[in-house]
Amino acid sequence: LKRIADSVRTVQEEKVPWFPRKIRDLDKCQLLVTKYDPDIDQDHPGFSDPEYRKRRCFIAELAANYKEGEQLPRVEYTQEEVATWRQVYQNLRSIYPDRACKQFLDGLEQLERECGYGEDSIPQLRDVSAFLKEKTGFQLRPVAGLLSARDFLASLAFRMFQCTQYIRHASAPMHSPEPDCCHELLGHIPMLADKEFAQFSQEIGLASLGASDEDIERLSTLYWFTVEFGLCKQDGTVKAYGAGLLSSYGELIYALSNKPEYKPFNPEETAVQPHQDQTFQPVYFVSESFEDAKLKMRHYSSSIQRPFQVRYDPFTCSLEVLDQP
Ligand code: HBI
Ligand code: FE
Repeated sequence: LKRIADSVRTVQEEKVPWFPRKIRDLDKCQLLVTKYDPDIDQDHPGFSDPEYRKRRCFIAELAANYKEGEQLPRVEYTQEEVATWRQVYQNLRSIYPDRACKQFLDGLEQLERECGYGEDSIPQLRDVSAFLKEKTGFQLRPVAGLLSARDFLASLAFRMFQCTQYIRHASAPMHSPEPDCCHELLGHIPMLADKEFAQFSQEIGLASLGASDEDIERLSTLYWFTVEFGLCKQDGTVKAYGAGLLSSYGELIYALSNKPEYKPFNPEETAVQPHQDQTFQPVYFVSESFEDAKLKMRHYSSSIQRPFQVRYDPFTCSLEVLDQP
């Protein structure tokens, strides 16, 4: 009987996809998705610009060679790159006060005061990571492009944000088909300086560890409609907290106009909402508050079936994995 029980257990264990248990394991969470790569995608604005593609290769190498615990690489940005940043910064900065949520504005103001944020230079990941570590314990590591959802979400479980370091092509400063440093530094980083949002992000990450492909797909969709394109009510009006909105001039204005459809954030429904990344979203989900979004997400995550439980140990930055009795 024992042998049968053991073999049943082994079969079950084999079904659980590998996941990182300590922060150094994130060196193995680097599976890139080449969907919007400028070397492959003919519609990428940099596809026919060999200089741009060479630059991208150089910055991709920095990320590929990076190992956990090393100093984050610095990039000396060219005048053209800084000019692109300036244009994005000026445009977005002027519309944030009416459209971004309180937590975002608060984070951005702190970054401007304490971390050199401004239109004149592209902030360095090393400085931003040190800033975030003090605020919420989040840290950054460089990544070469769009990561698989599983690897991207897994890093959040360790309060690690995988961050691109290149900038979009100069010919299309208002839009990028893939994440770039404008999206990360302007969209994501101010929110990650908020304690409650940092907790929310880590909890999505923890829920993803060892989850089935179907559950990863649903968590990834939830991430999309919250962390990337989320709206929330604040003082009776709707504000943006999603990084995809806060790094896109056109979509931020559109999302808060009367054109798109709004639905109340409800994880069971949100998790299966179809979405696409080529145009503006036809539908956005609105949370009552961050507190509400966090509680609903927690309830949803606890319904995901896994044959084990995970607990994050902040002293060792590693996971305790407990077998379900
Ligand atoms: N990869 N580098 C990077 N940045 C992201 O923001 C990102 C990603 N991979 C997947 C992803 N975001 C989400 O859309 C979800 O699939 C998790
Ligand atoms: Fe993003």
